[in-house]
Amino acid sequence: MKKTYGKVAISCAITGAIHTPTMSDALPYKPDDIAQQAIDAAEAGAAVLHLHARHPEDGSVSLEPDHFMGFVPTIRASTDAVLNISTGGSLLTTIEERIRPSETISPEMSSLNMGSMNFSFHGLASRYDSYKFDWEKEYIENSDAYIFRNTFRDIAQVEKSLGQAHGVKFEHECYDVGHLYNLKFCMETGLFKAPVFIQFIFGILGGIGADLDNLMFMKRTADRLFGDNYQWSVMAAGAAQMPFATQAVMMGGNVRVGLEDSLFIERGQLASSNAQQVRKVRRLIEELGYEVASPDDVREMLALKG
Ligand code: KMH
Ligand code: ZN
Repeated sequence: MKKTYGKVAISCAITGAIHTPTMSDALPYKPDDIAQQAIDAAEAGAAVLHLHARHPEDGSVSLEPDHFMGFVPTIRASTDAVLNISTGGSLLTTIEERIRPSETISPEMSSLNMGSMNFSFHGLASRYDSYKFDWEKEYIENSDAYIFRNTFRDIAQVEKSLGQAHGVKFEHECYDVGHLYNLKFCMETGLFKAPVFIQFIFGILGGIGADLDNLMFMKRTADRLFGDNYQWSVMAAGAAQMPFATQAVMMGGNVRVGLEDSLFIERGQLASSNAQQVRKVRRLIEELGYEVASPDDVREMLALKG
């Protein structure tokens, strides 16, 4: 029987692999800055820290375990937040490369992307007045560079290397309704056992759009497929971030914020830090009469290895 926790877990995705340091001075990419922003986000109320690494010289995406180890020990020493290490990597990297940081760190959680897609951030970028690009050049001439490969073999490999070998619990990233069916199929084959934790994602071009009706649809579909056997959270890209978080709270879900997903704090105003977004969503949660979950609440809710 699914327990109702009555508390809302805030995940904060600190830097991601999409935005570049040229887009915002607040986007952390040096190890000390990633660590400090993560610690500040945890202090502000984030129970889960979703982490990617960057090359410290230029902020480009890194899958080198050493770059993750430049901030993970500091975060572990200063917070008891649940660490969630991305296996999203960057487009065109192999699943083995994407898994390696989590194999090294053996975190309580890792992300697991539930289907292949044309992944592009137009949904985010189109909202930035200052960031224009040549979409024909990018998405048509260069379209192979936008394939985000997450085959069933890849998904099974992540489960084998991290779930079975390290007891890692997954944030199942579902960018569209079909990904819910992929997860259901994997559960039927015995790959994943209930309860699962699903991140409903909105507003990535290639996935389902950031229309609130789609959140209802994703939730209704997940209820039908998983019944009481799942917990869920919502992440929406760009300007949809806070409206979707608010709606998720009102529907009994959990939320994800962070500069990975949006660089803004309000229309036209860049966020000064991840913690600023966490403080804002926390205010919204508490104003709506809900309580914010602690890391230990999340450990219980998701039966993490601790
Ligand atoms: N960047 C987000 C849209 C991952 O790290 O595995 C989804 C994400 C993927 O966080
Ligand atoms: Zn991520």
